[in-house]
Amino acid sequence: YRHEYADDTPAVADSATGGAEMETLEADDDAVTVDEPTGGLTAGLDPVLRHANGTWIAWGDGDADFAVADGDNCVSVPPSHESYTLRRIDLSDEAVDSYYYGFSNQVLWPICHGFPDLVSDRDDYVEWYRTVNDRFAAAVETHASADSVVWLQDYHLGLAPRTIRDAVPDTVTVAQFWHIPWPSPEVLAECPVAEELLEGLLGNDLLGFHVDSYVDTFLASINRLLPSAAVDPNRNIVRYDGWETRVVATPMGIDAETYDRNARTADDDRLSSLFDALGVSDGNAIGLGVDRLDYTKGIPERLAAVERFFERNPAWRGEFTFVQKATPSRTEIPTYQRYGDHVRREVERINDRFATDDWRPIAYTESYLEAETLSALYRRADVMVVSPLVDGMNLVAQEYVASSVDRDGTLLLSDRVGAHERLGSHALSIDPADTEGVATRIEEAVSMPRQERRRRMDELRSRVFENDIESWMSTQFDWIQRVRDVTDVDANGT
Ligand code: ADQ
Repeated sequence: YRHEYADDTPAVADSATGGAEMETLEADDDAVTVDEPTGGLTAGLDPVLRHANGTWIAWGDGDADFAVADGDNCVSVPPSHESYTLRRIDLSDEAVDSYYYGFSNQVLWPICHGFPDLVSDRDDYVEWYRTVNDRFAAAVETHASADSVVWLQDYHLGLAPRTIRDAVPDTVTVAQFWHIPWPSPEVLAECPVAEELLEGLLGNDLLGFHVDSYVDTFLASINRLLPSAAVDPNRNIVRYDGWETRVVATPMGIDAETYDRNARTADDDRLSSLFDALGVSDGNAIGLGVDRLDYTKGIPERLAAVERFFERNPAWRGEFTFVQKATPSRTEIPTYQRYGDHVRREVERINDRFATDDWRPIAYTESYLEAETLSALYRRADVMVVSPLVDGMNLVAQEYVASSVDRDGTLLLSDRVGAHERLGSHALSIDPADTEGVATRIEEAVSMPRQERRRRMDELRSRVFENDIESWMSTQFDWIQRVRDVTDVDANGT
């Protein structure tokens, strides 16, 4: 959707959420256009913020973000009937470099995903992380009133909850959702500020993870690294510094209806043009991978399994094409640059090995795909391979299921992703590092009887539709209400 709206006086904030990224704003003379990405957290938060007349606090780095802003970097959205405030935090290049690319993505990201060897730290990273967390906390303090709910998103804001807690009245509810895994205490101990991070997060009234195992490792980390905190293992409550934090597992869903609708309404030309551009023959069976280019996503391991599949099944050469859609990500970080180069070299090597005059085993693209094209591609894919080595949840697996309106495709799903808990028993479960095993699963998928494909997909679809983004949002707010009720009772001494 693209909206136009004029710069206007900011609405009064009575609740606040923090988010690291939001839609792109573009200045257009006096008016401003805003592109809203379909699906995902933004689509889920937008109606909540409209309803609450809240404030969305996020950093931005586009000129337009600040061209629209008044002195306080605030703008009212949405354009048609302004109902909430977007408050932008302006970060310098140095801040983005050290806070976002540095501490968030070269220290916390590898540690939380269990890759401590990939940590690349510098003294100023954590300093900037503290500074930016403080700036978010200060913005929250400005906008929050006594009965506000503050909802923080993700690992970029690990210290802000404590600062907010100390600055706002006890009646303000502070909640956070952590979108990535929580590591074992042993791996967390490699974080230079592990204890400070735990103290930061215990400023929340509510802390959400995708699945129970992350809740368990979080509580184990408290026991091990912050022994002065008291953990109630029966209710998953941590008491620290006079405050109680409830820790819950609430697996995130997607906007399933939108993927379903896009898959049904995308016109055929979209897919034909994409296949033409990629040199994919329309008659081929299609395998598919869709990921950010990130070392957690297991892309080389997946390509190795595809290679093994062709080795073992010469009859499928010329008949099956594996489409890999990879989105470059965090490209300023050398580890990511090397990873991207490695993936591209592997694609080239495997293609050189098996290609014929009119067929290549792997069609690789890094181009941007519009939402309808992505859904059409999901719908067309006979075999979807989701094989991260570790992933907090994984939305791509759910997007594939929601787009599979013909109920005809098969999902191969890594047993190391959060989504496996809900979808693993009806997908073909894989160990992403087991090349032979994944190749065998691809064989099973391409020869699976239609009836079984349907049976599995029907079950997967009902799980994805029942547990969509709306249901996740209402679970979040039910929990927020529960911890709020407890705080009210305590405050009244009853
Ligand atoms: P990510 O690591 O980014 O998210 P994922 O959950 O798969 O991983 O979400 C990626 C999103 O990007 C999907 O919605 C996908 O469709 C989209 N995407 C990929 N390529 C795209 C392209 N070219 N154009 C447009 N969109 C594209 C983190 C955690 C996950 C967790 C989510 C949500 O790492 O584990 O599931 O947050 O909590």
